[in-house]
Parts: sequence; structure tokens; C-alpha cells
Amino acid sequence: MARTPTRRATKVPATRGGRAVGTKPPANRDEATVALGDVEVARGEGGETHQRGGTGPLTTQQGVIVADDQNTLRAGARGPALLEDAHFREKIFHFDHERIPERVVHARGFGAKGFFEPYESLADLTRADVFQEAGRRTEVFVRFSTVAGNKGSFDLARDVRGFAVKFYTREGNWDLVGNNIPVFFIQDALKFPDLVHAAKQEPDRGFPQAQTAHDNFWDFVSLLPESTHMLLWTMSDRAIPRSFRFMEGFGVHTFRLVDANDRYQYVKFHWKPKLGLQSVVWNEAVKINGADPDFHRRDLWDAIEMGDFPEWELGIQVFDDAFADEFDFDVLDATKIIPEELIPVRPIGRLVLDRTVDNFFAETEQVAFCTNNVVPGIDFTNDPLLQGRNFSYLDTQLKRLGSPNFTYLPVNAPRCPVAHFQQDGHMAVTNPVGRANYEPNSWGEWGGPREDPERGFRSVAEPVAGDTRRVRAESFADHYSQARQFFASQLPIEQQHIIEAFTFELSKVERPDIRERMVAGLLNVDRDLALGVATGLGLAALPDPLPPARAPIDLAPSPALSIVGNGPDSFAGRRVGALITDGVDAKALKSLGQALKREGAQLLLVAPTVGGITDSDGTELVVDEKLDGAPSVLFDAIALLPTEDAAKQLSSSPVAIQFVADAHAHAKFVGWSASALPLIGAALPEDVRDGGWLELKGSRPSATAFVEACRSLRYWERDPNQLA
Ligand code: HDE
Repeated sequence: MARTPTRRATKVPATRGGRAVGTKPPANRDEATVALGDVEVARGEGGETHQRGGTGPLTTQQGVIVADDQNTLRAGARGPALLEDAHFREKIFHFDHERIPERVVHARGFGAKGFFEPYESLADLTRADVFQEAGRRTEVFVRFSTVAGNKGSFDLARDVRGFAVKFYTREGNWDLVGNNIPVFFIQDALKFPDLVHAAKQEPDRGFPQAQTAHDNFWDFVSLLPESTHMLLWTMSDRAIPRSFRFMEGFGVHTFRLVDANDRYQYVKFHWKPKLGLQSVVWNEAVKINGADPDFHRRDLWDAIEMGDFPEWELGIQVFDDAFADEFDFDVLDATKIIPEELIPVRPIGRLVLDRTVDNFFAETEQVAFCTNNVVPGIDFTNDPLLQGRNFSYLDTQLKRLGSPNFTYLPVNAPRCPVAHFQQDGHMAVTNPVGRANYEPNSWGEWGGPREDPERGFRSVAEPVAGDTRRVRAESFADHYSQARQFFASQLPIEQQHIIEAFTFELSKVERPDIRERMVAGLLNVDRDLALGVATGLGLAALPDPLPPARAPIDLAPSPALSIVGNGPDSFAGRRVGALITDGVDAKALKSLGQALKREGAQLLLVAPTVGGITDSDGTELVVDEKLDGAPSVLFDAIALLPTEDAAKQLSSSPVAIQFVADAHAHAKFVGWSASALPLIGAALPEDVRDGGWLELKGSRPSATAFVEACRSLRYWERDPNQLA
């Protein structure tokens, strides 16, 4: 079957979802590591590993070959089942125990594998082995997630995204368990259970899931002014990212880098996506959740399987005690950022995700991130949130994975030598051998591993003094200044989205006093913001501002905080959905496909049927999506290339009309051919076609002009009042 030129551009054969059903895994997968998560685990007698998909005999867990897997053992054809049917009992027993508890938070996530490589040695800052040598690769596992939703919830929830990275360094595992937002809701870990209870489904009714648009959440946060800064971020477009590939990541807390002489500097970690930042608009998010609840995980999977490997730069903001003392805010307070304009982010290396997981459960579900997994050269600070996390993560792994031996699971196992005297417990895969299982001992060379003060992890030595008190530091008291700064740093369209998001969420709150209290808090951030939300909610009058613990100060805007203002100016990694019909103009399709390929973007074909579509040259095309299964919200831009006759027919099709109208309402770029005009006319009054609409004339220049326009990602000049 012939394919369109663009489809041939991808590594993977023409399929939906990036992989042909029934084919072998693509070439980027190392066959030897299938199902092993990259480390060797128990092998069978013949050296072969447990692997599904082979053609050998089916066996029980004990290795006995199964003769009949269709019928239970019974007494007589219509008689009762027999207890001695060991195969049946084992199969059902195992099935009954397949689930492990989902994560309390970040339950819904998606993982991928890759590597990190530093640009240069950071030996002057840290002794961490991972940063010693330019270009030396360290294997990583990354898991992205939403926070509030349960495991089966949809991807486009308005929510923070987890961005957790496990570095399998030569000196042990380092877990940088961050988010796509650089601040957090609370200052003290003691409030975390309250925050999570309030955010997740309400306990009596068990809904709403995966959304904070309900009374309990807004009740709690409106009583907790320290959450205001984070709320500004979660109500911004940061909380509805277009893809994991297009979002930033942050370590959030202040950590320490420690050099070989035990001197430390403070550090904040940043991940910057190579393809730039991009978010969807709220109306798209709502529709994507229906059209493809797996939108983010599919996007990551497809990109990696196609060989378009997502990449981030790791950057650091490094500072010393003198800066920390002078800074307007406490660097131990996780509700504050250090603006990039004050301390620029220094790029130090890159993270590339080049392998999908071999098995979702074995890797993504069982990966156990722990903030307390640090390596020599990296250390904590006294951030009270971080200190609480250091208790929680290890504790939670025991609950989820059921044994202190979870480090034997391949995804969690360090890639460096491990030697200790811990033993036994559930699933003790390899107990230390030998007689000595304690230390110190006098067994000489059989005595087992020994501590190494030189190479071992040493905590930063510093004096600690103070009264034992339950107290919040005075230096944590300013709750509004940086929220103000964030709002002031957004472009008008982004401010508008924040106002709309607050209005939407608070509109779902039933109790008027909660809505009002939240608006009263927002008055400490920005009057226009509070007024916009109050108007949207239909409040009769503005309430009095909540009295702040400390009066906010005006900070200089930080342009680095805007997404739209820092666009990638490239359409690479994005997708155009072209609406085509039988007889589509071959030249128009070809020139568009080539222009997108040159840009590093993808063309997907959407048609009224998935089969039987040929172009004007008679070439049979592989269609990616049937029109009613692929609304335009699934694409970054669209092209309208139906034949004129088909466009006339489609002009009475609600899905075709919605395809066009939504793309326009969502400020997308639209490439159109003259033959599409009957459909366009049915979807929109003609005069709304603006600078975001570019004619595709079947020529290279017109296709190039369209793709170049798409680099702006959206045509924001479109009147926002026309947006759905
Ligand atoms: Fe977490 N968090 N967290 N968190 N967190 C968990 O650990 C916790 C916080 C973050 O993909 C849990 O394995 C406490 C901040 C990510 O597997 C749990 C506090 C940040 C992930 C837990 C916080 C995060 C988690 C649940 C307040 C950004 C998913 C399952 C002090 C810097 C990791 C698990 C993955 C997961 C506790 C706050 C990020 C319960 C007590 C701040 C990305 O241990």
C-alpha cells in the first residue's frame, strides 16, 4: 500500500498509536533488556528469561507445561470443578493479587527511560559523580504524573504535573522528585495530608475526581494564605500542559551542592524542555479528556517510538549564604522562587528520553522515588517541606510495594555495587552470602563490606541550635508578594486565562462564603484579578481584603515566568491534522507534508473513513484517524483539504463543522484550500478568517508560509471573545 510522503518520514510503519499491531518492537528497543528494566534478573536453566510473546510452551509459575488452558478440571462434562486443579487455582490466585495500592498522590503517571549527560565538569561545585565528566552518560528513569486524580483518571486535568527523575549514578541512585511548578501550596509537611484530602474527591460522595473545582479544596486553600502563590500557578496555563514534552520541571526546594572539600553552595534545579513550553486552552482540555483521556501518555509514547526523543536541559541556580541572607524571602520556604532575572539559570547538561518502558507495571507502577535518595555531593537543606518528604517517601514505598526489599525490583535497583548487612524480609531476592551479617566483626577478608569515610556520603556539618517549639519562621510570613509578581509577569491573554480559571473553579463551589473569602484573598494579589473573578462569579460587591500576615511588597515582574512570552518559535515536535477526503489534491498534501517534515513536525491524516482514500494521483493513502474520533483539539494546527464536492457534503456534518469551529475558537492556525470553502462557510461566517488562516495552494511557498506561521503556536490576536 502506498503511503503519503509524511508518513514515510516516521520510523514506525503507518499505524495509529505509533506501533503496528502484531509487529515486533521497533529497532530502538534493545531486545536483550525486554521485561528486565535494564538489569539482569533471575534466568531460567537454559539462560532464557521470563518473557511474554515467545512461541514456547505455556507453563505454570512452577514451570510445569500446561496441556489445556481453556477448561477447568471437572468431574464429568457438566459436573463440579475439582480442588486439585492446581493450574486453575494458581492462575486465579495470581490474578486476584495483581493490584498494588495506587499512589496516594500522583497515582496517574507515565514513565520513560533515557540518559543524562553533563555539558562540562562541575567538580568545582560538587563531588557528585554524575556531574564530574562532560559527556559521560548516566541512565535515568523519569515518571510524569498528575497529582490529584486516581490512577484511571484523564490526563488533561487542571493540576500540577509531577516530574520525577531517578539517576542511576555510579555512586548510587539520586532521585530528583520535582514538579512542573516551582513552588508548592504549603510550607510545612504537617499540612500535606490536609491539602491532599481537601484536593481529592470529597470523602462522603467519592467525587469529583481529578479536579480541585469543589468546595473542600477552595475552603481549605482560602483559609491558607500561604497557598496563594501556588494557586496563581495552578490557575495558569502551566496546569494544562499540551504535552509532558513541552513543560518545565523544578526541584522546588533549595538543595545543596557539596564539593570534595565539604564546601557547599545552595542550588535550585530546573528542567527546560528543548521544544519550548506549550499549553492547551481550558476548553480544549475539557474536550481532549473526552476524545483521548490518554493524550499525554500517548504523546510521549508516540514521540519516543518515532525516534523524536524528548529532551530537557538541566539548569541550576547556584547561590551562597550571603545571597540567602540578603534575599527578600527565605530560601527554605518552598512557596517562593528565586527569579531567573536575579540568578540566571545555568545550563549544565541534557536529559534525553529515548526508550519507552517495556512493561508499564514493572517499571512505571513499581518505580519508587524517594527524596531521601541523594548521593555524595548533593545534600538537603532545612526546608520543612523537604524534611517531611524525606520521611514520607520511604514509608509510602513499603505500603505500596509491600517489602523493604523493593530495591531489588529492576527499576529501583542501583546500577552500582550494593553491599550491606540488611537481610531477609519479604521477597529477599538475594541475601548477602557468608557468615558475617553484622558489623563490626573480626572475620577479616570474609567479614563483608566496610564503611569508607573518604568516598561515603557525609552530611553537611553545621551547628544547629534552638528551642523545641512548634513554630513557623517569621521569614515565611509574606504570602502575597510573589503571587503578585507572578500575575504581573503574565501577558494579558495569560492573565485572562488565570481569571477565567479562578472563576470556573469557584463557580463549582456551592458555598458563597468560600467563594467570597477566596476573592478577598485575591485582593491582596491584584485588584483587576479579584475584580475579574468577582464579576465572573456575579458577586454583588467586592469583599474587604483578607488581612495579610505581612503586607505584600511590589517586586519587579519576571518575564521568564510567561509561557506565551517565551515561545519556542519553532513548530518542531507538533502535529497538524489534515482533513482530507477521497481524491484530495496530491500536490497540496505533498507540499504540506514536506514543509512539516523540514520543520520536524508531523502530518496526520483525518478522513471520513479510515480506509479507501486515494489522492488525486490515484495513490492510496493510509489515514490516521476517522473524523469523528479525531476532533481538532488533538492537533496543534489543522489543514482543510477536502475536495469541493466532499466539502459540500461535510458542510452538513456536525463533527466536520466542530473540527473547523473549534480550531478557530482555540486560536489555532488553519491551512485551507479553496476547495474547502463550502465547509468553512458552514462552520464560520466568512469574515472571521484572520491572519491565522493561510491558504494552501498546492505549492511549496504556500505550505512553507503556513508552517512558518504555525511557529507562533497560536494566533493569539484572534478576538478572545470568539473563543469557546
Ligand atoms: Fe510528593 N509524595 N509529597 N511532592 N510527590 C508522593 O510518594 C509528599 C511534594 C512528588 O512519580 C508520594 O511514591 C509529602 C512536593 C512527585 O512516583 C508520597 C509532601 C513535590 C511524586 C508523597 C509532598 C512533590 C510524589 C505518593 C509534603 C514537588 C510522584 C507516592 C511535604 C517538589 C513520584 C509516592 C512518582 C509522590 C509525599 C510534597 C512531588 C505520599 C508528605 C513539594 C513528583 O510519599
